[in-house]
Amino acid sequence: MTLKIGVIGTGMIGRDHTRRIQQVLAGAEVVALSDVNVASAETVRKDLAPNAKLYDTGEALIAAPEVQAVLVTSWGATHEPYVLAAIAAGKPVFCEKPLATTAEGARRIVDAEVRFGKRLVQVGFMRRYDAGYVALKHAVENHTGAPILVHAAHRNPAVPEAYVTPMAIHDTMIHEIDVFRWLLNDDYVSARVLYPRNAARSHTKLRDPQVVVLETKKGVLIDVEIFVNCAYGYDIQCEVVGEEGTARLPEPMTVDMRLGAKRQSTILTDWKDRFVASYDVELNDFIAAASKGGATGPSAWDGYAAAVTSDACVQAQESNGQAVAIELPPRPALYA
Ligand code: NAI
Ligand code: ISE
Repeated sequence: MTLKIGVIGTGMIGRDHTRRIQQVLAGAEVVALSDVNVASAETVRKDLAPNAKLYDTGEALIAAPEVQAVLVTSWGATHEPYVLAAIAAGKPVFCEKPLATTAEGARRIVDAEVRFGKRLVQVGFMRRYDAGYVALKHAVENHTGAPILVHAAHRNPAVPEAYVTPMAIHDTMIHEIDVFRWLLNDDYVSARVLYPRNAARSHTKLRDPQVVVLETKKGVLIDVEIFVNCAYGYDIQCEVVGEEGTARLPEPMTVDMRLGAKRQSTILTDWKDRFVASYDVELNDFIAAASKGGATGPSAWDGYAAAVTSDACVQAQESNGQAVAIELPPRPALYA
């Protein structure tokens, strides 16, 4: 069976996911597209999905009888209504991060899915599908003993002028927030944010870099450096310190060169290249589960937990280094 997918939002990642479905992965095809920027949807149809039908609104696409599953890749603030509409229609939905821009919005999605009685939502936290993180989780669970500390960094070479301080959490660190809950099989209890002096390449509306310290229920302390004007490359670092030893996220594969009395290797500069394979695997997982009418992988509950934690981190950004508590209500049985 070929799963018939509708894509809402045909910008950068919507276009890339359409390419994946049409040209890389088996078992699905894009049959419908919608974007408020009609020209963008038309271009994606012309370039990648010539048989797809264009819809004026995301709601019309979700309701279309030929659409069996939905990809929500529009701007973050539009995700919640589309995901709710997909649940109401009983259609599996892959939603890019963030699931919703507020914890309340994410909770409404959790409640709707619980009422529906079956998982339909997968959130685009693709790091859980990255071979390096999967290997790190295996090492942490089998070799290094119970985790005590995590040291991590998320560095981008540069960001646009419109990128401001809270985005370091909502847009950037949200990936660490999700992946460490999964890696440690744990939840957060508090967040603190510390700032050094501002980097010269930053601007007045962006504190950069910043260090977020998360504490977990099991007592693990996680420090995450977010530095989005680091200039030298796109660099994701993670080291877990356990009772018996340490484990480090593997570097992306690169050729080690010896040239002119120097050892050299390339550092990636674009985040799209760093996780290219994991985007393929996450969508493959979505296609497999959605073909059976359900969903797997990062859940609406994970999206909600990430939203609650993000809100606490943003509050901590304004709290002069003081800890902000993170509390999650009991997890519904659907997500056990
Ligand atoms: P983009 O700005 O390139 O594309 C978004 C598209 O959504 C635009 O074409 C826009 O016209 C369209 N749009 C906006 N409102 C809409 C609405 N109400 N209905 C239909 N279409 C609408 O943005 P980009 O970079 O593709 O990001 C989209 C989402 O994907 C964001 O939530 C972002 O955080 C997430 N993302 C996730 C990444 C990951 O690593 N998992 C990487 C990059 C983005
Ligand atoms: C971007 O929005 C993403 O989602 C990427 O995955 C992330 O690593 C990058 O730093 C963000 O800006």
